[in-house]
Amino acid sequence: MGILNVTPDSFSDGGLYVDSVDAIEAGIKMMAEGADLIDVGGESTRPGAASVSIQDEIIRAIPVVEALARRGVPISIDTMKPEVAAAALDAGAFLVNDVSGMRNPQMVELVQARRPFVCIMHMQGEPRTMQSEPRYADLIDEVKSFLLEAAIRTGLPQDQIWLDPGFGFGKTVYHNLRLLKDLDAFVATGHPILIGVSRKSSIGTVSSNSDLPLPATDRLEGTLAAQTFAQMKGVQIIRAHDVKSAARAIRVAAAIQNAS
Ligand code: HH2
Repeated sequence: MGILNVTPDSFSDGGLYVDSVDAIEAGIKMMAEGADLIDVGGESTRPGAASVSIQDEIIRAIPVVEALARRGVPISIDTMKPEVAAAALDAGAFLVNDVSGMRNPQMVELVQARRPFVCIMHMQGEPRTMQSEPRYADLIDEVKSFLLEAAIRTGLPQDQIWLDPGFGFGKTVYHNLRLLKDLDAFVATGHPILIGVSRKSSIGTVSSNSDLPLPATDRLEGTLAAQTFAQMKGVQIIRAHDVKSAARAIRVAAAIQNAS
């Protein structure tokens, strides 16, 4: 899944694709580099991000969704807003990627009525405050129960509901690492599992050889290590900024797994 943030303020690619023409070109390039689908987002969810109005998010994201869908590119819309999700489905998106995990009853009603594919992600709290002291009594159990309860509310068939433990969303570095290590627990649910580790700050922290985390521009190797690990654990969808590199790493991991 190639990431296409049509935002001025995303943590690693903010401002690159505010112009729809540049964004459309970037989406087409990611498909040529090996992506199977493109995740279009019009609102940053990085820690501390300010929220965007429905109108602004629609103006940013929908022309890009429409243009890419018209060219046959499978499109996912990365939004927490039912109004934006509805507009994206009208414009040809096939999947709603909701990082708030279907907490909004109107989003649940929308997917019940329109029956698209969905990705349900776990987040503790909300983007503005989620990184202030995240706490869990039982991390894996809490994240998994949240996702499965939300999945049931949609009423969609299992293979149409992708689950995502939400790497970096209301989690410490330790929480993020434990979720990756225990991905089997999520794969065992039978749902397709998506993971979004690309360029995230925990990757910068763990891959650094000093006390300072590496900047987002220097997190490719760490990202590929985590993506490859996730792939070997049975994760089916890898959300990536660096599609060419991710696709190559995934191909190698898959070839090793399939060698008989
Ligand atoms: N991460 C981000 C956004 N959307 N969706 C899913 N399903 N899983 C994720 O891990 C995920 C996501 C955050 O990364 P990015 O889109 O690069 O940045 P920003 O939110 O600043 O636009």
